[in-house]
Amino acid sequence: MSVTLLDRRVEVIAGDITRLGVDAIVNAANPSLKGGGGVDGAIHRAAGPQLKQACLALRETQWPGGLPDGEVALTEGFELPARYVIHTVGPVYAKTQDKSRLLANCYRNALALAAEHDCRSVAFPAISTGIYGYPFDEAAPIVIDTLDEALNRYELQVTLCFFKDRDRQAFEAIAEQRGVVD
Ligand code: AR6
Repeated sequence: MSVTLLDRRVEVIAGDITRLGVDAIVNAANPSLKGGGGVDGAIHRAAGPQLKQACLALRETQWPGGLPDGEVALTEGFELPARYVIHTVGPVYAKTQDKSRLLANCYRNALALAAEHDCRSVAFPAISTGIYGYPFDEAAPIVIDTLDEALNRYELQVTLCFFKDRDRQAFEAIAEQRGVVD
């Protein structure tokens, strides 16, 4: 059973984002766009080697200095069930001044890019809350507020895909406290 938020525009699940048959999944990438660990590694493995080629091409043509925090870049999904991957770079918690704004930008800019490509459904992992060390309890309210504000602008259905069921439960508890669970 999954919970929905914000008038059913957002579904909260636990699972592997690489399995979702949505229009776009969001990748918590690193600035190099060369792949890495965590969800980035899982997405690259599931999408196959063409994803790396596409990321390197983006790097060469559009982001020679690397993808900055909060920015987004789109590739095809290749062997994934998702049509597109939207790569974004979350802030490294311990090293970033303006981290809440940059984390919000990841979500906001990913939704805008998905809408630009006529997506109807987009799934997010918990950006920055793994290797980049953003405390889950601090990130969750930023995600909720950003979606609440941004979803007024787009015809998009959002899935928040947590890897661990413990994270899904923690997120739901925060959403409940903020009164956004349907
Ligand atoms: N599906 C959904 N969520 C997942 C999956 C999966 N298959 N695998 C892990 N997660 P992280 P970050 C969750 O570390 O903190 C990489 O090396 C995980 O449990 O993947 O933004 C990149 O190349 C956690 O809740 O991303 C960057 O260098 C969440 O995904 C750096 O890590 C995010 O954890 C980015 O770090």
